[in-house]
Order: sequence, then C-alpha cells, then structure tokens
Amino acid sequence: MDFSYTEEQLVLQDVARRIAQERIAPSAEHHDHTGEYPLENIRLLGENGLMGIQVPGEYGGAGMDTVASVLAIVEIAAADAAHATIVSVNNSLVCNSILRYGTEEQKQRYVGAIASGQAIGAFALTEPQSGSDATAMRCRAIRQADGSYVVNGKKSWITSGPVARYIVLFAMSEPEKGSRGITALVIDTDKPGFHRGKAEPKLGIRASATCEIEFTDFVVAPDEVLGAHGEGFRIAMSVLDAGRIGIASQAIGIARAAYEASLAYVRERQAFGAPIGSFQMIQSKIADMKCRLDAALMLTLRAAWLKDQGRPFSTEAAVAKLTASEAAMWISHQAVQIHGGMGYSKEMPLERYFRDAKITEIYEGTSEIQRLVIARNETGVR
Ligand code: COS
Repeated sequence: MDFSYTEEQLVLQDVARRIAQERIAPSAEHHDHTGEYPLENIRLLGENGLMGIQVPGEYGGAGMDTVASVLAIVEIAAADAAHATIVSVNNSLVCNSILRYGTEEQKQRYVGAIASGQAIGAFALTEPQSGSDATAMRCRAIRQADGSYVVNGKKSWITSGPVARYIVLFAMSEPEKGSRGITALVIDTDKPGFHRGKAEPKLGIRASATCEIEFTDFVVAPDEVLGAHGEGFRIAMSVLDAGRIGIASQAIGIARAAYEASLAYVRERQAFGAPIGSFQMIQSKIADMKCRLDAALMLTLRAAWLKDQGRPFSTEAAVAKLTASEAAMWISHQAVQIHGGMGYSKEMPLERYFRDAKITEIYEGTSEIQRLVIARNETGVR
C-alpha cells in the first residue's frame, strides 16, 4: 500500500491551490453575498485544465486521474464551495458522461469546449416533482420516424443552468418501460425551444447559479443522442457514482477550511487567562474534527483509486459521499460553536462554511439515498 501522491497529482493540486488562494478566496465573500456567477474565475480554471481534469489531452483536457481530481476539488472548495460545485459538475457529470458514452464525433464536438471552460456544461436529471425517485420524471423526449427527438417538459435545480451552453439531459421516451424508457441527450442551449428560469435563491453555494429549465417542442438531432435509446437511467446512475466522488471532495474542502480556521482560533483566542485550545472540551472537538476529516479524505481517495483502477466503485463512492458530507456538516457546525459569536457573524467565513456544507448531504443523492445504495449493494436485498 502506498499513500503517496504522484508528481503529476501534486502539480495539479498546486495549480488548483494557487488559483484557489489567489483568485477564488479573495472574492468568495462577494460571490456568496451577491450570488454573482464567477464566470471569469471559471474561465481561468478552464485555461489551467481544471474544468476537464480527467479529459484526455487529445480532447483538450488535463489528462489526469480521479485522485488528482479529488485533490484539486478539495483545494477549490476550501476557498469557495460554489466554485467547487461548478467544477465538479462540469468535470464528473458532464465531461465524464460524454467521454464515457459519447461517439467519437460527439467527443470532438463538445468535450474540448466544455473542458476548456469556454462552454459551461450542465446535467439535467431532477425535476420539480422528482429528485431521489429519478424514474418518476415527466420531461418527455419522443422519438420521431427520422430518429430525432422532440422534447417537452421542465428540469429543476440545474447547476450553471443560467449560463450553460451544453446540457446532458435525461428525458422519458417510453414511460411504460420505467427506468429502461429514459434516454440521454446532449442539448445545445442556443437552439430554439429552450428556456431558462431565474436563478434560485439558496441557503449556500449561492454563486453556483441554479435554475429551472424548460423545453417546448425542442428538437434533438439523432447525432445528439448520448448512448442508446432507453439507456439514459443507467448512464445517469453510473455517472452519478463518479459525481459523488466530486461532491465528497467538495465536502472535504469545506470541512478542511472550517477545521483550519478553528485551529488558528483556538491557539489565539484567550479565555480564563489561557488560549481556549488548552481546554479539554475544545480539545475534544478538535480531535473529533481531525478524525472525521481524515476518514472522509481516506474514503474518498479509496473510491477515486478504485475508479482509476477500472474496478467497481459504486458502494465506495456512496460511502465516501455519505461520510464526507456528514463530516462537513458536523465539522462546520463545531467550527461555528468554537468561534462563538464570531462564528455566527458574517465578518468571518464560518457561517458560510456551515451553510455551504448542507447541500453536500442533499445533491447527487441525499444521505438517505447513499445509505440505500450502500445497504442494497452490501446485502443484495432490495
Ligand atoms: N450504475 C449503473 N447502473 C445502475 C446503477 C449504477 N450505479 N444503479 C442502478 N443501475 C441500473 C440497474 O442495474 C437497473 O438496470 P436494469 O434495468 O438493466 O436491471 C436500473 O439501473 C434500475 O435500477 P434500480 O431498480 O436499482 O432503480 P431504482 O428505481 O430502485 O432506483 C436509486 C435506485 C434510488 C438508487 C436511484 O434512483 C438513485 O440513485 N436515486 C437518486 C438520484 C440522484 O442522485 N438524484 C440527484 C440528481 S443530481 S443533483
């Protein structure tokens, strides 16, 4: 067993850390406050390979592995979780879907633009009435005699929806077939029949711009179908397995930022004539934060490593996402408590970490769905 990172992984981590600290962190409070989408920073991340981390060089990406992607997303999330959401979705849901299931022509057409950050990608599975129960989707993609599809319906909670150029869309093409009736399509949002709703005001990750999208008699050409007709649900589930490693990485970044702020604070803050870090109740919190943070990172690296080896990683990705998201929530909660009034104040970023952490327990499969996936895979009982 070797716990060391490769030279390439460390270089990418360093690039991500530098951009995160020099460009993202200084404007994180502004983006959180205004909800303004950080387009300029996203372009910069794209120019440095961070919008297509695992995309091979021939398609314009950094050609790195999943472990490198974990390290990079952690650095970005430690500076600002909203940026990390945009990066994770673009990488692990959008680029990954097209690379894994697209034709050579589709890879050439879409991936270079998305991996460079020039065209932002989005992933549309959720609908106003269907989240965890993804097969209950109502958005329809009806196949025509010439092999094209006509799409009608709504999707909601679309990360980068207000700015996305290409969207990997899942729509029901044969409702009577349930999960085997869903087809995946790549949508060019410049075409007629596509409408965007206004950005949702949210508790956290406020700058990641989330909106509803709607299709009215939107025509998808046969060469814009991703994978086979009716294969969409399997595509969505397998891509979400990878996405969950990205969200676990985001959670670790948030947790690390909250933990490091707490370490600095307990060394400096005085009470009863001593730094508060000398009190056992604070020491207990610090030790538990450290254990949960390390466990989350180890489990996420394990899932990433398995994926890089081409081995099954669905259960391990769910274990990582569940552990890391609950660690982020717990650690950011403790960090607010350690900081007392300053933790509750907008003068420090602790309350932002606390708000941002919550989404990691919800999107790309709630904690309840992760438990369901883990238990089903472990027991074989459904
Ligand atoms: N990889 C590949 N295929 C998978 C898969 C995976 N991880 N998980 C399920 N499938 C396949 C199954 O093998 C099955 O295929 P067949 O029809 O060929 O047998 C098919 O998908 C249906 O699977 P299943 O019967 O398990 O589906 P369920 O309706 O019971 O749903 C859950 C399973 C609940 C786990 C799934 O709907 C889910 O993950 N929901 C959460 C969705 C989510 O994360 N939403 C957030 C959206 S992004 S913000």
